[in-house]
Amino acid sequence: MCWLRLALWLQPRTHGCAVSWRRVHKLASLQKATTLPPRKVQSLLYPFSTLESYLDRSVDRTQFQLFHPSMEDMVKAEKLYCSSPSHKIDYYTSAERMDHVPALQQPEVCFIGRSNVGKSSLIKALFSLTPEVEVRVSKTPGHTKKMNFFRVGKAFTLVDMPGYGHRAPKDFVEMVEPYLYTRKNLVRTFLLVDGSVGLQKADLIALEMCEEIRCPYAIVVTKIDKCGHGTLLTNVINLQDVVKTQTTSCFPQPFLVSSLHFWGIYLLRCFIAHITGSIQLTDTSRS
Ligand SMILES: Nc1nc2c(ncn2[C@@H]2O[C@H](COP(=O)(O)OP(=O)(O)OP(=O)(O)O)[C@@H](O)[C@H]2O)c(=O)[nH]1
Ligand SMILES: [Mg+2]
Repeated sequence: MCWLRLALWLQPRTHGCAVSWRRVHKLASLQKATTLPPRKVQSLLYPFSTLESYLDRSVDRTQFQLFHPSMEDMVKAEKLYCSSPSHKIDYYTSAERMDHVPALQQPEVCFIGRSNVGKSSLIKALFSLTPEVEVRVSKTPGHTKKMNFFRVGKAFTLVDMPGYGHRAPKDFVEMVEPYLYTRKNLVRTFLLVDGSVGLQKADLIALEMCEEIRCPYAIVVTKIDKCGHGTLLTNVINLQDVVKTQTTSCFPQPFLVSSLHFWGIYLLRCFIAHITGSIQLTDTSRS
């Protein structure tokens, strides 16, 4: 009995949400992340801050920090990503065609981008506090073949999409485009761009499509761990130019993430919680 109590007491808990700790990544929660040295915490929470010191003084930084929530807000948001009996996070269903798409009321966000850009990995990192939710990732492009719906209690739904470009399922256009055009509860599309290679032709086509649909979208720059600061900065500045000059529905701030190292994951969790109306930001946070 004593041993059992000791074992329970030793189990790390994250803000009151019990998780199967053996499979939880060591940086999945803010609580763990904030035990690191301050500079590391800063780059985990606000990855742009690491790049900022390399930027020329003349470059306007405000666009990169429009959404800059306080730690308090990030903690508030994180609670949403912990499953509990009254707030279940689970894989709901998959759909290959619009007539298979579930009718759901809660706000929805979806993740689109080239095959292999890291869509499924990003969702996996967002759900890392609930590792029992299985999100399949693969080195082989074209892995995700259907639209996969994940429910976050009654708060919102995340949709993992098949990728476009190399080895994309041939019916991507028939599957994803109609969804983007007709989904009523879709509040934001996240367009993922690989930070280590920058904007590709296929990304520009996707960007044009998002503009045509006029549904609000935001760009997530993935795999920021894969290249040096110089390459990343060049790609991000180039992307910002395109956003500034060629878009009207795109959120001006790109979200920089590494799903492997958890850079930017806490910020994105908070942004999703905010845009789906699941949390109220404190006055110190801007968006
Ligand atoms: N270095 C690095 N690799 C990553 C990151 N995110 C994803 N990857 C790798 O990129 C590959 C593709 O990841 P997925 O998440 O399956 O990509 P996807 O966009 O869902 O691909 P499809 O389902 O084929 O459209 C895997 O080998 C991942 O481990 C990251 O942040 N950093
Ligand atoms: Mg995938």
